[in-house]
Amino acid sequence: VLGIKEALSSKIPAAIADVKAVREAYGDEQLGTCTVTQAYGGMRSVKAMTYETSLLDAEEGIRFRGMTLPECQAALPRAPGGGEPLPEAIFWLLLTGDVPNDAQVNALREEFASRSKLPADAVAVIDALPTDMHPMTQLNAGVLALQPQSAMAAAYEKGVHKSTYWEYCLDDALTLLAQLPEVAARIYRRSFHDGSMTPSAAGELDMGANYARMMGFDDPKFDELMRLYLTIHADHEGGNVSAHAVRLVGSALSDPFLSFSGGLAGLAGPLHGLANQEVLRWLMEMKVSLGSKEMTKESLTGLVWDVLNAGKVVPGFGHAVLRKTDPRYTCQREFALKHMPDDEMFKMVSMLYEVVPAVLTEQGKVKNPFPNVDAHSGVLLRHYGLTEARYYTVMFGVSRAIGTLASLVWDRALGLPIERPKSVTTGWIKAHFEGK
Ligand code: NMX
Ligand code: MLT
Repeated sequence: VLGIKEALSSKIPAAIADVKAVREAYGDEQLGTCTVTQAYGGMRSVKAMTYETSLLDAEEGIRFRGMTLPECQAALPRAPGGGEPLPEAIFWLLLTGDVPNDAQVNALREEFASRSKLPADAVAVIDALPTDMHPMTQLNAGVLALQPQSAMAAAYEKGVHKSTYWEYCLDDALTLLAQLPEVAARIYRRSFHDGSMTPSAAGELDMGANYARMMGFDDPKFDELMRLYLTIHADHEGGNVSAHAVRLVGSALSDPFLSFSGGLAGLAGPLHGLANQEVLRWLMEMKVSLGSKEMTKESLTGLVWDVLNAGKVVPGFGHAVLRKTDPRYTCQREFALKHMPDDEMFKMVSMLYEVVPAVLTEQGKVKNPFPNVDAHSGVLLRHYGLTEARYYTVMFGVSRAIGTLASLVWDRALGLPIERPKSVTTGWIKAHFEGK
């Protein structure tokens, strides 16, 4: 069976030729223009990047290599008896553009297993961190502690030819993906339990089930949830904060460990990945303030207005690019309807789905009043006993590694240069447009 490196390697020459042809044919065409508003406004809608692994449509949501999430769920290899894609299959798809077969996914699982042992120094760094340090900070420290293994940094120091950078980048991506679940599980066990941990069964179990087991969960339904979770958070085209940070840092030829660390720092922000933690905190607060009162649309509407009137954002709602309900929310809702329709917190999430868009629309500021991926993930995890909301963004990070590292390998394969957009001052804008 063709391994993942060979499967990728066979695609690179044609992709390089494709990009060259596109640049020759259309290099001087306008992809879009940037207004002063866009320059001040987070560059929203400015088409100024290429990113091969996934593409977002504002109405329809994300596609991985052209496939919607339901199409991925239907077509990709699953665990025996399972209904969700295996995380290894998502990585294969994002990296190579092809749907893998079972043999390829098994071979990749073996490849990860062979790289999965954490270096003792990295374990020592993680074990030295204060257990009350935010889990995302611990994860980032853990990723940096893995960095001395970087094949890419070593190869650059040796002076290898630039056409081979992608091979070292892939090498590092595989190592990082192989070790990240154990780093993340270790953080969970240290921060919220006694630090003891079920040893990794990488190779025997898929990434989702193994991560679940190391965290201390042993329930086939939770394994399925993990596979769904690792699938839907993996990639969201190139401009989101975490993916763009990985691309940006990597463009300086910083190795994949350093690049992914940059992405994690962005994911830890409350407007991005930390929103999943904020959603659960908010749901719990609402539960407390409702007390023994019946939960109704009217009572929830009042609590949503309280958030807005306090000058805060409603976590889990809105999106910079999407303009409809996030299909990642819908996938999770379907999972909940199938496996936990009577869960009390799921009922609250469902009622918020009916209430929040109307309130946000009435307030009249947001461009998208609908829920995003983070509005739902916490209640699913909580249902199976993973109640520590401060940990949730770490799981998002483990998943986001799958997409951003696949993309980073392509950045090096296509020889993308260092990113360096031009900035101007407000004074420059005034001088430039005065009298025009
Ligand atoms: N609650 C209250 N106000 C909001 C919300 C919300 N959920 N979403 C947007 N707004 C406000 C926004 O702060 C801005 O206000 P102002 O003009 O005073 O600065 C105004 O509405 C217009 O913002 P938009 O253009 O609609 O949204 P933008 O692209 O700037 O931001 C988010 C996108 C996702 C940052 C924003 O919707 C938000 O803060 N949502 C809540 C946090 C969240 O769920 N983040 C997770 C996103 C998904 N992820 O995982 O990364
Ligand atoms: C993501 O998954 O990265 C978020 O939905 C944010 C985004 O796409 O901007």
